[in-house]
Amino acid sequence: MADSKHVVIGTAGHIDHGKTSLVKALTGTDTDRLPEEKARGITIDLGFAFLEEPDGLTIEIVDVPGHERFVKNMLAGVGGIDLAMLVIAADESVMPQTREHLAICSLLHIKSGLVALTKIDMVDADWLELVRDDVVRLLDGTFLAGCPIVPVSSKTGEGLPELRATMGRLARAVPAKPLDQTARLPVDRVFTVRGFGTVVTGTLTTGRLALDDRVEIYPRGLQSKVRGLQVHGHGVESSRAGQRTAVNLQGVERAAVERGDVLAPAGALVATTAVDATVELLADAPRPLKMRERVRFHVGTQEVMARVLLVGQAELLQGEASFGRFRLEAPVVALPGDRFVIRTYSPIVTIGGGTLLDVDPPRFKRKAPALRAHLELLATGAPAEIVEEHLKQAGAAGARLGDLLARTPYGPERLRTLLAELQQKGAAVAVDRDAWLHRAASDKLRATTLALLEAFHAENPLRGGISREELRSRAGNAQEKVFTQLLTALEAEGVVRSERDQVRLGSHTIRLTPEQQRVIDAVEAEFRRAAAAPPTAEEALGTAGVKGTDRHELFQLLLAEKKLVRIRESLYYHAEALQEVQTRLVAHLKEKKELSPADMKDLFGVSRKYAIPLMEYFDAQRVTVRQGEKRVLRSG
Ligand SMILES: Nc1nc2c(ncn2[C@@H]2O[C@H](COP(=O)(O)OP(=O)(O)OP(=O)(O)O)[C@@H](O)[C@H]2O)c(=O)[nH]1
Ligand SMILES: [Mg+2]
Repeated sequence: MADSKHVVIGTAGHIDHGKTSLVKALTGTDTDRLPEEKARGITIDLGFAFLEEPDGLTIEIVDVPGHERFVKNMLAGVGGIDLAMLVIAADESVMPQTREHLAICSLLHIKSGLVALTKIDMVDADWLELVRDDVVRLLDGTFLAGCPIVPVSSKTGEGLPELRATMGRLARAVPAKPLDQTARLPVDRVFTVRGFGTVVTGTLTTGRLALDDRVEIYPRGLQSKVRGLQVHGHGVESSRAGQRTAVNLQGVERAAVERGDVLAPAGALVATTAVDATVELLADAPRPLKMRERVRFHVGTQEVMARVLLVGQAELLQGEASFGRFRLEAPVVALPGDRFVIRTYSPIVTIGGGTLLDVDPPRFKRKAPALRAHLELLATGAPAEIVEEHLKQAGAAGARLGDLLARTPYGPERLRTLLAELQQKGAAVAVDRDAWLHRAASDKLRATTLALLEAFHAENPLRGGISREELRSRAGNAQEKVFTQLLTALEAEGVVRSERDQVRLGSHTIRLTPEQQRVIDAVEAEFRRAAAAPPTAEEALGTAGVKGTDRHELFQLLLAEKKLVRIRESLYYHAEALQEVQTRLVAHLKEKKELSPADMKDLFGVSRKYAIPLMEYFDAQRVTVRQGEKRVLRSG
């Protein structure tokens, strides 16, 4: 069952032209289910029926309302259809919603379809010919130009076999849909089934959905599991692109889901409140589309209010196309390549539509020509070029595979192949399996990092290096992984050295002036001479004829070179002197087994001021262990 061919045909056409009657005559199903629909004799919401052909073909039918007030519902129904069946009553001929529905189907890029000329029992042959001429004129230049026009009567049954045969013929010609893209099911109905819980239905527009799949209801972020799957009334293990699918969701409240939501694998999509797109204005739109105009934006089964920002022009004229950014007043979940429809705010009229190009558009401060070139590339570029463009935009921060997946319609396998292609030709750099960088960003990051190091050394000739974290944040705040990879590469090349959290150029050496060397030598000599009772930094620098504290760069250099050792705040020893103290201390402890503060004072001829910090230092160095006031040697 799941592997037979499924094609979705949507009705379209003016109110009362016989759409629902025709669906009933064809399938036996009355799709007007609501009491209000029955009472008023009109369709308000979407209806669903299907036909099974002997060869295994299933034609799923979405019946839409013709009333101009319910075009919104019609839009939710035709998003996923393969074929349009434009229903035109022979007695009334072409009417306003005949045109509007035809325009909507054109805007959604529905590829093909047919016209059912209904109610032929009410007109004579001459009239029927006139109506047929009207219809041919209407279709001229549209996707339905030259399509089959089948006269029928739902009342007498005349023409029904021909209509059904035509539908079958067109349906068989619909190409199979690729299954490797991310599964997406724009929800058009939600209901509860007693004993099962919440069920959502929709046309699975791409990919494949299976029992037990972990799914998410977007944009709500509700995670769930596929507990049951049905394709037009039959339980199935999996469902694939093009099939009308009912999904029983585990642990989701009926009230938590609505028409307009999208069901897809958990984590695969992102909700957005801004999209970049091509924008087309219908030739018969009532007026030009103005910059910042508020419009109704329909994509999938969603409708949100939006403002349109046109790129480089103040208004779009009837029949023209351009690029634009839509600022959406509520989050939308869609993918590039999806078609959308726009309608005016009030009065509500369908005026145009377009193709989504980017669902996570970069914040552009760019001038129109550059932005236009960027959008042109997204609109017409090959998939690899589009992925490369997104990587370029991501800059030094890089892009994660998941980001790219939610931002392109290719699906995981194809995307990996595209990235591998880019890597092969040197345009992309893999940071790891999950993170990618454009070559230009990688080169730029490398150059920036080296330039920063050079500048740092020039400004701080006496410092051994810059902190790694500071360097990373100054180098465009590169992603941690990306930066680690760069430093590792630079170290391997010998261009950069890092020690602990300090980074320097491999070529960097500290060069002192003769005067600086004299001060350094004098300070060092002073500490060496003072041995166990060292001076303060100020005093030592003073002896060398320099004013300064332990923050002095030459003093810091002695510390960095480990000539001096800090044993507590503001107390420094010459490293050799400290070693000497330790040797004598250990010798003493070996002989006497213990050492009191008084012993320490005597042994080195120093005051308490030095004795106590020294004893604590050697405790900390794990040379000695404290026992009361005394110290013993640490065993082992
Ligand atoms: N004589 C005749 N009447 C028809 C035919 N098809 C439909 N009707 C009548 O036309 C009226 C409208 O039919 P529907 O099928 O409800 O029309 P619809 O296009 O579904 O209307 P909406 O869904 O509200 O847009 C009903 O009273 C039908 O009985 C037909 O072939 N011949
Ligand atoms: Mg109807």
